[in-house]
Amino acid sequence: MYPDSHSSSGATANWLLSRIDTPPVVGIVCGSGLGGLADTLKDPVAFHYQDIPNFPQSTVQGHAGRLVFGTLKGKPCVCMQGRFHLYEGYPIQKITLPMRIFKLMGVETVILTNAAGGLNQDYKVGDIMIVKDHINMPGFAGNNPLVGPNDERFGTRFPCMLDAYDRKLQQLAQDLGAELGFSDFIREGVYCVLGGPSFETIAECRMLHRLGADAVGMSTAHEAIVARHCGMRVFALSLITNQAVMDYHSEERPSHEEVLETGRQRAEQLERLVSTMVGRMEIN
Ligand code: 6GU
Repeated sequence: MYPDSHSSSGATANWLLSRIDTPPVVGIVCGSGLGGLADTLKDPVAFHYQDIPNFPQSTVQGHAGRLVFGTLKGKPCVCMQGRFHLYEGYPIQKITLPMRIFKLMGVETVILTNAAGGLNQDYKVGDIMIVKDHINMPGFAGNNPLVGPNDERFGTRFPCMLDAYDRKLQQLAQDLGAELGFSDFIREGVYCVLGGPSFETIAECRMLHRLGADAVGMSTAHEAIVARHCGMRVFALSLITNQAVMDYHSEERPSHEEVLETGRQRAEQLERLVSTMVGRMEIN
């Protein structure tokens, strides 16, 4: 019943390591419309997902489907240009397989980015939200990436999620955001993941808002869970690409095109924030 998708991570990590010079210490996942960061890596070595053994394929427009190795501000990094989502139909263990591959290659810090709808009424389109916590809705229904036999080599059966998002990295993002002049559009809040692919109804948005979510999307939380399970530090940013509709009189409608367009407009600043953070973060 449980696919052993996670157990193939070792072979894939070795396949990749034998093809690059320096193992990465930072792993970055580029969300919808945010793949430009991967193009800024120095001395890049890129692999299409279809050429990597055991890797799923990206099926979403705006996700290039490449794994790019290179240095960012002098630090060896790996970037996923495009990620995998529940709604693509992959088992959740397969969606998060790249996190275990990151770990086995030597990654210590994971930076997750995503496009999200704003539920917090103070948020504006184009805001960048530092994720301080998440609500894993699919997990409530048993769809957690750690369901199935636990591989003790990665981590414990019942991992703690109270410090899922590294507090020091959140503070670093605030400080560097201020230095870069981004304070007006930097927020911090709770990210809620849903299965998608349909966007939320008005009643669902109202419910999520009342439950304490500031932004809603279709990714990130399951990657954070698998990354924390195996002891990597996690930092996440949501780009608010549209306002979730909470009012029956509103004529606004979320669309994937709007998500990608906002991504294009703010992408450059988000990329600067991430690369400045990578440059300044302490690496063991
Ligand atoms: Cl409004 N909802 C969800 N689930 N994902 C999104 C979004 C909204 N906007 C961008 N991604």
